[in-house]
Amino acid sequence: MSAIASATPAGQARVQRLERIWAERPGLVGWLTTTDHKRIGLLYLFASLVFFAAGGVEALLVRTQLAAPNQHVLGPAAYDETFTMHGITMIFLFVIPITTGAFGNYLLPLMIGARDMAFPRLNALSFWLFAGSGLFLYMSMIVGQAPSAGWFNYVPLASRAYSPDKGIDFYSYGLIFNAIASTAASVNFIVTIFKLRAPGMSLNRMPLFCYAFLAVSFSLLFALPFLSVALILLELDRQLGFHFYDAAAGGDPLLWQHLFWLFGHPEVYIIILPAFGFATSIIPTFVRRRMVAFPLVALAELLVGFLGFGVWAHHMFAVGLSTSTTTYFAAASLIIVIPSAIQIFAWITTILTGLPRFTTPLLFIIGFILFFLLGGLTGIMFAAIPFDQQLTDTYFVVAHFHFVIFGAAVFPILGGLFYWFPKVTGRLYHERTGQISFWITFVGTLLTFFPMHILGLLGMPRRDYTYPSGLGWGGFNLLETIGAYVLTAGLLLIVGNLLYSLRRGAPAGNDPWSGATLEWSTTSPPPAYNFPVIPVVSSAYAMWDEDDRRADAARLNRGELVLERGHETVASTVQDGDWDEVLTMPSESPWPITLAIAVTAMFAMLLLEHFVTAGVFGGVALLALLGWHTTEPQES
Ligand code: HEM
Ligand SMILES: [Cu+2]
Repeated sequence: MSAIASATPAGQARVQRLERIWAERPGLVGWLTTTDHKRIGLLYLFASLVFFAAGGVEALLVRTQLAAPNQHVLGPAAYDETFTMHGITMIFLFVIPITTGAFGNYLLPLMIGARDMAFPRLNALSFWLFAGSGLFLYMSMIVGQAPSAGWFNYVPLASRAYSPDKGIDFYSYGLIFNAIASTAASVNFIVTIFKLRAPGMSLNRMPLFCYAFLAVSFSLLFALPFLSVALILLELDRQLGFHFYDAAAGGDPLLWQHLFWLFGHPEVYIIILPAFGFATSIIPTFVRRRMVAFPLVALAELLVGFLGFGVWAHHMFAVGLSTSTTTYFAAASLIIVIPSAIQIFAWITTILTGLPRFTTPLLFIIGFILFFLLGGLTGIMFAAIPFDQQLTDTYFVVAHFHFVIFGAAVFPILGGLFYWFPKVTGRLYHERTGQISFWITFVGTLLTFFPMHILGLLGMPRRDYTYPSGLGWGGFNLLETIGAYVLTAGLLLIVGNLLYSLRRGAPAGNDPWSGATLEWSTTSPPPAYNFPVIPVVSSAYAMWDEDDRRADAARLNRGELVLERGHETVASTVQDGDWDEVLTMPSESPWPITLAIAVTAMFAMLLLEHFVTAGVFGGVALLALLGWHTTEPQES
């Protein structure tokens, strides 16, 4: 039972005071100026789903073009733009913002018993900058100059000589811009996880979901600078005639590849790590037991993020690096098998030794484990240097990374949408339809991506806009395209189910699944202040410690740790999670969105080569920062 439901009149009065203190402005202005992590999470959710739809339409266009030999749905130039925008969209505008921005923002403070993120206004700024970078990147399509050098944008193709229009500049500025948003978000997560955990939540009692997000945040923080530097050097080459990547003038195109993959490989773990966090949240709930090997799984999550920084050149086995170099990178890549296998064995053992209820979220997690295994096994094959040299740039690669990226990263996202839907909306989705949609997306995924392995072995190159008949590729390609439409049907059924349930679903109550973590202790949807009383925790499965939750309710009535005197939350010590101090949290503010608009205008002007106007908007951004600073409540 929730603390509010069992509150005495004194407790009720405290709850009402919290309601008044934490109320935000209603309507549109409220959404534009919000600093509530839940509303920011929802903004991220809607925005990233819109981009998922755009990236999905691009994927369908690509697949329709390839359905048969010699098709003309897309010409060669449009094809290049479409797969490039598909890759950029899915990675930078869908998976990262939906995992960290939407799920992370909404759930992390709830799971650790906090009332908001550590820096609520920075959080709002992250969202508006992300939205600005997405619009900016899509402007390229509207003006007909989309980037077309693929998502990893190799030079010399991306140099001014071979890509003279503005497509590559949209890419460079858009991603520098996007990186600012993600950097701010990751700093926010790290501080929130280290400092805002509920009293009693020492590091070893922190839910595994939080370990996954800690690993993601550190990876983002250290990986993004490589990308930003690579992009700044590229723009210096393109705009001002520098020669960083220009072999003819003593530069080196391989510098781009090193910098890009120093970012790009950690990036693939950034994409997959949240999936590990979702799996370790969903499995214990639906098999009714704690995770097997908790400390090992926590370490494995951190280790995956760390090892991801030492393997980048496995993307460069075919460029002529020395044998000792490639051998090192092959060996280092194989080491990743260890933390991955620890997790796979832990998930499977937990499921096998528990009492599984095969509801929709658990089905998606089981699909995830299967696809992760398949994508992982082909990954191991690629670590064998001669195998990679033979198959790089074929459809075998496209098969490999879609099993990881779609099967293993997106399936848990879909499972997570179902799992936390009752918490966010207060209603239950339709279970039977959910299970049917799982099977359709599962079959669709296999049908779309499995035959790509065979096509790769048959020699079909990736990124070619068409292929001649008579090579025996037509049948598999047709099968894949049918698969892509089946997959789309499954995704649409999920959307339909959730939209319908939003209005018609049965009331969910606080905790429909008997979940293990603290988000289930509060009402659905949670109130603006999250918890009427800051919980005190004694294990990583806080909701299963019923005495603790009863003690919370009693403390509400006594007025302990209610913090009803202001916009406040508790800060705790980094390691042991002991009570440290009470923090005053900022509330809604117009500055983040103002600053984001100024920064967006600045990047637009940089693109148009109006450098002076760009400088002016940069000045406006500084003024907005100044305004932000002077209206910030000061420490007393
Ligand atoms: C919705 C189902 C999806 C379908 C049907 C699909 C289909 C495709 C196809 C056919 C290509 C290869 C284009 C070519 O080489 O000619 C491709 C490339 C790619 N896809 Fe997907 N995809 C899907 C989802 C995703 C997701 C969810 C992600 C990432 C999170 C993703 C990331 C990429 C990337 C990075 C590329 C490489 C682009 C490049 O070569 O620069 N895709 N996709
Ligand atoms: Cu890699």
